[in-house]
Amino acid sequence: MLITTLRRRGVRIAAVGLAFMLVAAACSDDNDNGDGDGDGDSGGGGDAVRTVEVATLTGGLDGYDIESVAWNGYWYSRYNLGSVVMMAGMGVPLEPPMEAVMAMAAAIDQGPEGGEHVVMPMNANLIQAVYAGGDATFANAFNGDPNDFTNWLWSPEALDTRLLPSAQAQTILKEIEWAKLFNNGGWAGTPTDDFGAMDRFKGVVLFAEAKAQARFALDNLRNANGLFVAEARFENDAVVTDGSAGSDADQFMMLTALSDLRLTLSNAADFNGVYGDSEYLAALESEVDALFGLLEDVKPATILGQSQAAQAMVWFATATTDEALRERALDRLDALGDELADVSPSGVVEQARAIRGLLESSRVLGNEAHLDAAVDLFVEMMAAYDGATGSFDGVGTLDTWEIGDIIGALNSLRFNATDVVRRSDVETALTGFFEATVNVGGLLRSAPPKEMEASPFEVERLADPVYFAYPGMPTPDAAGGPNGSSSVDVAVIGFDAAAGVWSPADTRYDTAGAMHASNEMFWVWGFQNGFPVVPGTTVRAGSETGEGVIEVVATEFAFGPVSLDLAPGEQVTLRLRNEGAIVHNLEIAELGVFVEAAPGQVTEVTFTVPVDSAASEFFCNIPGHREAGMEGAVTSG
Ligand SMILES: [Cu+2]
Repeated sequence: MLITTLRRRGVRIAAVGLAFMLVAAACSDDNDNGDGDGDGDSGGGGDAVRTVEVATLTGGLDGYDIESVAWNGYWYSRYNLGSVVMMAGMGVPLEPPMEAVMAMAAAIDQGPEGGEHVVMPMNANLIQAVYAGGDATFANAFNGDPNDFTNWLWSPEALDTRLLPSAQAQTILKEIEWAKLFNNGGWAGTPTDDFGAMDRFKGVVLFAEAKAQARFALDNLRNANGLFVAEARFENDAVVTDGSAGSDADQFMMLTALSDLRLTLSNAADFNGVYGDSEYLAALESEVDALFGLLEDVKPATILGQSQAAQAMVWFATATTDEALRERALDRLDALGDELADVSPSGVVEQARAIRGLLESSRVLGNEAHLDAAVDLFVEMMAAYDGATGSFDGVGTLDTWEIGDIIGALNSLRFNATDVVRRSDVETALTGFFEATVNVGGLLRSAPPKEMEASPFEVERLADPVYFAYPGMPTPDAAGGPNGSSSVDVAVIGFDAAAGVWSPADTRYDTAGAMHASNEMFWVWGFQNGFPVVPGTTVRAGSETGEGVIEVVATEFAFGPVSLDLAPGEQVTLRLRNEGAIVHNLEIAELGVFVEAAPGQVTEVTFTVPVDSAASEFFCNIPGHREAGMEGAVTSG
């Protein structure tokens, strides 16, 4: 089953490699390989594609590739989230009135005439504030009914019941990102389709939780100055805190999460129309704008804070309707990019954080100096990377948050810098690091057996067989504790340099880290991404334009034009302009040509059409997109 999937997908990865080799060949001959001085010679960007030789993981699964990572990230993100916010009892309970729940279910069901229907779980544990962490082993022996969530409850006495803004923010963000997917008509269907009702319902529940958690944080987790507190507890129906403010990073994470919530509420007509709430939105808008005002002049002292601030500026600038505030946020973003371009990171984790922030500035503002600084840091990071073991020089342990940082930086390079650094090098690093730490190294504690997760999604059915559990990963019943263990990340893994292997070092659960890692993992997968497009800005084009440029615009779910004329022997630059809301790509399989663009992004590939070209068609290869209409014809002169 696995082999079939990977073989099928091997075609695409080979195409990616070929396409980018062609870009490199068509560009200048730069081979800067690690001196970290940056090129500085190309005003336009894309003149040089840097290469960084990255070794492949030893002992990894045959054929494990970037698409395997994307699917793993998708499922692992899903397991972590659902376990924590619906099943585990990991927070202050949220108990919506039963009539409200029934109304939510009715709104997304197809009705009595057929199709899939919502099956209400028993004993769900929804939460309005998430605890800091705990022990992910189950409190109860399995009673035979997976739909009874008492089976998935964690032992209450083993929970770390502190309320932390980082955990709250990352959980809200995670819930919204999944809620958006679960009511994306192209993915989980609409109320007129005969599939997807159960997952559309999960989306509605996740969104309700995100709203409740945001409200809880705004009302209960702030001090007299309006800043989020370092920590609090919920005791005897009241929030207890000493009122001291959390870190700068904490504040900016909350701004990110609240901005994503605001954005989603603002797009009431999207997502099957189920996430609109004008009353909630009206209150939230002024609070988010005010929070920006409080944070605008904060200059974070740590790279983590600067990176989170840069990301928050982008999310806020995308969400706010006040153009003056948006301008100020973009000014702050540019200044943060300057600061990050100047930092001296103390190791791979700080390098990764700086890269993630710098790429937001270069992506949104087109700042080439910030892009160069990010790629220089990537080159430095790779100099310490041992691809054979997926580890870095001198790194003894990594916690889930840090793993999320590294995955996030590599993934952002993949989406936002592959005109200046070779995509296949970035993807080799991301693939090896992910496989080594998350799968082989045991970051994910368990994965449900396939039988428990029959796929309702149209697109997953098309991708059949679905790849989502690494071979040998334990099932929950075999993952520790007398009753088994949840499918979530452990807090820390450690690297044994002598043996060359990673293994769990702290099997407790850390909410903020796991949710952060889950967010970054989810964004590896092309259908959803963490790179919002700020209104009024032009996302930096992938590379310089020139003669022989053919531009194709991608939207949901169509290309324009639908016919490409490629004359044999001609050199062509194929530019994909994504004007849609989700990632799209364009593949010409016969020519090994592939180009992909995030929403709002323009990327391009240059190649020479073979004289004996047999190309007849092009398409978007993201599962479901071609079937939905994203295909066209290739003609030859
Ligand atoms: Cu597409």
